[in-house]
Amino acid sequence: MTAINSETDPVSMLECMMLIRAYEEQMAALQAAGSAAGTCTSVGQEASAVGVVRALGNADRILTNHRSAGHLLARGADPGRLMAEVMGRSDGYCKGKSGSLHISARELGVVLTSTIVGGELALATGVALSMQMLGEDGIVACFFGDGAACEGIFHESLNLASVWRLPVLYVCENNQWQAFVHRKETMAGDHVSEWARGYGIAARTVDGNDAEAVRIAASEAVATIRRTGEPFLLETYTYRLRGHFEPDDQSYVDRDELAAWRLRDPLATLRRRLIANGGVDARELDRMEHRVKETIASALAFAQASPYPALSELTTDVYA
Ligand SMILES: Cc1ncc(C[n+]2csc(CCOP(=O)(O)OP(=O)(O)O)c2C)c(N)n1
Ligand SMILES: [Mg+2]
Repeated sequence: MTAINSETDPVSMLECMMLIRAYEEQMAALQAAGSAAGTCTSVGQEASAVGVVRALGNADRILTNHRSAGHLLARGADPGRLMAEVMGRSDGYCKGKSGSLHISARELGVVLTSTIVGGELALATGVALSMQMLGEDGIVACFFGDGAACEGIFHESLNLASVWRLPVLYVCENNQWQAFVHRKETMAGDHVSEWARGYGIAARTVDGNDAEAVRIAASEAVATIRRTGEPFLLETYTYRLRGHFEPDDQSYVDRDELAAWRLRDPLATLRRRLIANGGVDARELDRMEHRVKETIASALAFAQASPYPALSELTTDVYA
């Protein structure tokens, strides 16, 4: 049984960010070699995932989108079972039936991954309504992109969540890209958080590349939701450092913009701060990174050894 991870000390958060980075790079390498299905990696967005997810409690639910591996790993997902899922193997979280785009993990409170851009917004709002009607504890965290925020469903969902006073933490990961289109070509203004205020929803933008700043902002947002029972929108302003999916040569990306954001890499930022504050030795962090890479190597061996589902599984756990 996978345990929910709620560690919030910065070293533990950095270790998880290293795990996410190593996982995503491993999946990209497998994809490039033609031995795994294409995935949308969250490289560059690790601080947003870890900072928000670690601010949640055990009873809280998560709905996420196509860029979900960071959210799952931050919550405590087993990297071997996650890889097995993406590779269509029977030991995956959904017995290999969901791949990376529809994954759910009941034991982690991850209700659904929506590959329909914006679908998670309506579904998370519905999950919060059901929790409210059933009198269940907990709030719902909903991860979506700046592209989803430009769809009508964002506005419909926020409007109803405000009117019905639903306990949802809407987390917009504003990574500047909407597939192969830059955000500036489709979005009025720079900040999705400004739109929430029109629906009477409290909102805030935080530096999405600073894990500690995200964790503090998310904890405050979660506390506000628990106190008021009302929704909150947190925008993590960040950058997608790899392509939309794998492989993607990023030939359409402005080189200077990419280089500027690379200098603000969330892992390097937290690592530098931990060393400068004197609490952690650089060699210890190197050893941590080495251990994380070993974890990913064993996860891959586990996933590759896992069998494909039996033919009889074709009609189980699905609606017919
Ligand atoms: C309704 C719908 N329209 C289009 C797509 C194709 N598509 C998949 S991801 C994506 C970009 C989404 O951008 P954003 O919401 O900013 O998320 P990001 O990929 O940047 O994390 C698009 C257009 C889709 N899956 N669903
Ligand atoms: Mg985006």
